Amino acid sequence: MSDSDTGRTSRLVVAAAVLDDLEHPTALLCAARSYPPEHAGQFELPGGKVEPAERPEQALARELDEEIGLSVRLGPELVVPRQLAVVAPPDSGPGDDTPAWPAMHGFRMRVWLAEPARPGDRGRVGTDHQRLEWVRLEPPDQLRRLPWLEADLPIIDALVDALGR
Ligand code: 9L3
Ligand code: MG
Repeated sequence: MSDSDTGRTSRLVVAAAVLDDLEHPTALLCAARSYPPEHAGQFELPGGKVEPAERPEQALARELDEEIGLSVRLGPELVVPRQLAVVAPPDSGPGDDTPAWPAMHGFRMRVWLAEPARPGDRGRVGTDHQRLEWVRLEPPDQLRRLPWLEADLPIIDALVDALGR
């Protein structure tokens, strides 16, 4: 049974904006999904669902290792401004100033900046993706124009803002 079948609306998904170098970033790891068919070929920041017993950061490390064979060093969490987020978190109320999570199909998502733990490591394509592309951050419009999953587009906007581009 899927989460949507059970009516749960807030399963946490974690993703990483993997940069070539956290201190002097020039490129972002963009991953084209291989499934489901209606989203095949669309880009996402790699990641996935947090298992019940996991901490989000731990789940993210596991997902990146499983999906793209990359061991990463996590940087700060990326704050996605509420006005950029697709859907506010279900547990938020008026006056709540926690950042909004970009959400899609009942998932909410948290995103961390990251860099390969081994400098120069670029990851490999596994079964979850059709291909990986390291896309230059300049010009930012080039990054925005990729066919992103709807849920990831606000994250890309927040990333471009956060990196001051
Ligand atoms: N999702 C969206 N953007 C992302 C990631 C990693 C995931 N950057 C959505 C797609 C699925 C759900 O979250 O609906 C779970 O992701 P996965 O387990 O299929 O990777
Ligand atoms: Mg995934």
